[in-house]
Amino acid sequence: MMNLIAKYYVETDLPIEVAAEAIAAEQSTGTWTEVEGSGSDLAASVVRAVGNLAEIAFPVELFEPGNIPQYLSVIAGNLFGLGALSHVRLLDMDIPERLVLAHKGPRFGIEDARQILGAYDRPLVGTIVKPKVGLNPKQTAMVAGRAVRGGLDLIKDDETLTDQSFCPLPERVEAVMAELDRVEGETGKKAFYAVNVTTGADEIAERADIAIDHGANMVMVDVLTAGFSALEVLSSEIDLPVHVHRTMHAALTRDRRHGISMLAISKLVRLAGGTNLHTGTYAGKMDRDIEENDRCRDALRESWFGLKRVFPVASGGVHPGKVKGNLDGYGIDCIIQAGGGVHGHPGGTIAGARAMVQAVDAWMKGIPISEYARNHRELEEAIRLWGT
Ligand code: CAP
Ligand code: MG
Repeated sequence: MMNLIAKYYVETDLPIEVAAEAIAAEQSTGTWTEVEGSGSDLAASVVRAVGNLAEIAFPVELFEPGNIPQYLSVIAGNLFGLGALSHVRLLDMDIPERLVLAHKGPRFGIEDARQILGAYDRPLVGTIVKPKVGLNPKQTAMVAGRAVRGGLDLIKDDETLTDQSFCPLPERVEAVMAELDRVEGETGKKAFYAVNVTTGADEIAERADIAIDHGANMVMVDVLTAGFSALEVLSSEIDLPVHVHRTMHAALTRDRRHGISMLAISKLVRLAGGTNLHTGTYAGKMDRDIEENDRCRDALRESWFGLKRVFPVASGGVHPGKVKGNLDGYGIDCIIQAGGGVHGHPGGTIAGARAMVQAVDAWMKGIPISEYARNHRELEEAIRLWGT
């Protein structure tokens, strides 16, 4: 395949073939009027245009191998502003092998993360330190330690916490990792702490190095606010797994008639080297598209020119009563995580963590949660408060 095939949903008053040609021209060699040389061999062509669907073939030579920002400028650039299109959404793209192999992809994939934790054949269970912001490093460490004592595999910073004065990153990492080491010494339980290193492209590698110097075992990045190239710097230069948060995605993905699908974002995150990616819930607080969840899940985990597999992350309004719905969708190769659904438990963080682990155990055993709760107190308290 020597083309990148991009698929778009299009609404327009033009005949769909004309609209598709307009996209192909604008994103390759054309503009609004004829100029000499438009028909070069770099010109994109319309593969299919029917109903609201336009499929465009972009010659692979249009793309600079390894340059994700440039890929996006081609397949997700000016076209969104074309006056002739009232709505247009990038649905998916088949990326040719030559471009895929220009990227290393995840340095740590699903299998590597499982090996580090010694956690196989089950979903990983995580939490987000809450409140989102405001805790100092020591308080953050206490919350993280309790979550691991309750059995969780991953604790992450929230997406808005970086290196603010109330919780400086170096001190936070040092305090959390010391506490996780203490808990591991007492319980044998290993866990990741995903420290949010989101910052400017000029500093992100240095900030990740500072996190490593203070003991970090995973970093996190807000890929849409920091950029795909920031993620790729982390995955290619930092020897740690990368948890990828997608905050701001809904500005692009939520309108099914205009923007960029989470599927397209998922493929680019795997290319850029994320280990874990938030792809939405099958049951939770955020808006969702079940078919989109399925496509993202498969794009992250299916065989793709040898790139490592990526954990889809179910998060957002999750609590023990929502575990089954999410695991029925994602299966075991996922991370299910809850913030309020752990720390808001009547018994506190340890009990909330235990309740999440118990809900996953119930799902693994195929036992209805209400039955399993009869002899699992923390789970019973959680579903009494939040339901199923
Ligand atoms: C979840 C969360 C995550 C959401 C983002 C929050 O907290 O920390 O950022 O998962 O949504 O801030 O809402 P709760 P998505 O568990 O307390 O809801 O994963 O869909 O991008
Ligand atoms: Mg959050």
